[in-house]
Amino acid sequence: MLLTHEDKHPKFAVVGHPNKGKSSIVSALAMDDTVQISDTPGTTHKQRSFPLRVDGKVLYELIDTPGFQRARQVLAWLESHDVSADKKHEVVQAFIHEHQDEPRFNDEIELLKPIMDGAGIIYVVDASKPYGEEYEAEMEILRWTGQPSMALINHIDEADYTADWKRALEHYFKMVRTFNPMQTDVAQHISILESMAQLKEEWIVPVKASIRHFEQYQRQMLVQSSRAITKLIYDALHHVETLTFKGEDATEDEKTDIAQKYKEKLRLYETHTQARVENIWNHNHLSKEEAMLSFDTLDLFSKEAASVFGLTRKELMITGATSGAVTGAGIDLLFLGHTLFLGGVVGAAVGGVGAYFGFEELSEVKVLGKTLGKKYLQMGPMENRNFPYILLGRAIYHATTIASLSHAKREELTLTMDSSFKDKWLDEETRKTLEGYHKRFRSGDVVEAEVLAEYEEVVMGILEGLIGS
Ligand SMILES: Nc1nc2c(ncn2[C@@H]2O[C@H](COP(=O)(O)OP(=O)(O)O)[C@@H](O)[C@H]2O)c(=O)[nH]1
Ligand SMILES: [Mg+2]
Repeated sequence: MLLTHEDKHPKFAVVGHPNKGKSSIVSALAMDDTVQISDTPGTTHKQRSFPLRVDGKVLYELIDTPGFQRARQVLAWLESHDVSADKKHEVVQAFIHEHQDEPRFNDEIELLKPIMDGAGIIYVVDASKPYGEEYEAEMEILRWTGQPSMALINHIDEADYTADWKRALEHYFKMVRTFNPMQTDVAQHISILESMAQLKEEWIVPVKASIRHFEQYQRQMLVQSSRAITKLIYDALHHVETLTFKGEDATEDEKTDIAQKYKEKLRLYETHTQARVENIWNHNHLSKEEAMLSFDTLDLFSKEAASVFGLTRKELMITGATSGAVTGAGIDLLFLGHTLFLGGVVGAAVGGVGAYFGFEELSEVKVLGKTLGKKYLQMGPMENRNFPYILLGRAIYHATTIASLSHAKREELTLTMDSSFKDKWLDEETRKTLEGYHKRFRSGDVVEAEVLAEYEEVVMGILEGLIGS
C-alpha cells in the first residue's frame, strides 16, 4: 500500500445523539457547505468524511456520523465481556466484527468505525435540552474505544441547561467546550482546534501545524478577496462601452441602448466579483435573496442606493466635486432637508448640479468617429465621483458578510446593508487615500500593476479591520 501525506493529518469523528448539531459542527469546522444538515433526526446512516483542503493539502478532517440509536444495547453487549481496561478497545472491535451485517446496529457501527481507525472523538450535545441518563450509555461506549475525546456543547434553542451538562460531561471528557456552529468566527475556530491539539500528546505537533496553516489560509482568503474587489473597482471605473450606428446621427433609442448596456456591464462586474468572493470562502451553494445586484430592494442605480451607500455632504465636497461644476451654494442646495439625492427638489433647484451627482448620470454618452465613416457611441469611463464608493462599500459589505458566514447556515442569505455601514469602513483618511486611486481609475489610462497592488492593500486593511483576524 502506498503511504501518502494524506494519512498524517488529524482526524476527528463528530458523534452524539441524533439532531444535536453534529453535521452543523462538521460543516462549520470543515468550512464545507455540502454537509447534509436536517431537522429530521436519523437521516444520516453512513459516516462521511469532510477534509479541509488548502492548496491540495489536507489540514484536518472531520467525519460526520449517524447518531446513536441503540446505545444501551451496545453497552450491555460490551459490558457482558468484562475485561481489563487495556482490552476494552478490542471488545469494541469484536462488537463491530460480530454485528457487521445487522441493520439494527448499522448506525453504531458506522460511528464507531472511524474512531476505531484512530480518529479523535468530538461528542456533541445540545444544552438547550435537559441532561438525562440516556446519554450515559453513549459516553460509556465512547470511553470503551479508548480514543481521546472532547465534548462540544451546542445550543439549538433558548433554554439553557449548561451547568447540568457540564457537570455530567466533565465526568467523561477531559475537555468540555461550548461551540456555536452558526456563528463561527476565526478566533472560536482556532480555539477549538487548539483544544483538539491537547487531546493527545502525539497530536500536539500535527494539530498545531494545521492551526498555522489555517491562519495562513484565512489570510490568503482575505488577500484574494481584496484582489477581486480591487479588480472590480478598476474594471468598473475603467470600462468603456461602445456602440456603432449607421444613421446620420445616433437615435434616442441607440443612446438608451448604450446606457443600458453600460449599466448591465457594471452589474455583471459586481455579480462576478460576488461569485468569486463566495468561491474564495468556500460558499459555493449559497442562496441569496437577490442574486442580481440588489440588496434588499436597493438597486445599485437607484437614488435610494445613492443616499444609503453614498457620501456625506462633507465627503462629497472633498472628493473634488466642488472644483468646477458645483459651487458652495450648489452643495447646500443639494443637501436641502434630508433629501440627499432624493426627490425633485434637488433637480429643480440646481438643475445640472443634481444630474452631476445623479445616478442616471454615470457617464456622458459621447458620439464619436463622425469623420471616420464608422460612427459610434461611447459611454465610460466612469465620471460619477460617488459611484466608486457605492460599489466599494457594497463589495466590502458583501465580502465581510461572506467571510463571517458559517457554512452550517442553510437558510437564504439576506444581504441588507444599513446606512451606518459606511461609517464602519470609510473614514476621512481612507477616503482621501482612495480618492487618489479612483481618479486614476476614472481617467481611462491603463494603470500599472503596482498601483492596483497598493489599492489592494487599502482594501485589505479595511477588510481586516472589519473581520479581525
Ligand atoms: N439555531 C440553531 N440551530 C441549530 C444549531 N445547531 C444545529 N441546529 C439545527 O438543528 C437541526 C439539526 O442539526 P444537524 O446539524 O443536522 O444535527 P445532527 O442530526 O446532530 O447532525 C438543523 O435544523 C440545524 O439547522 C445551533 O447552534 N443553532
Ligand atoms: Mg447529521
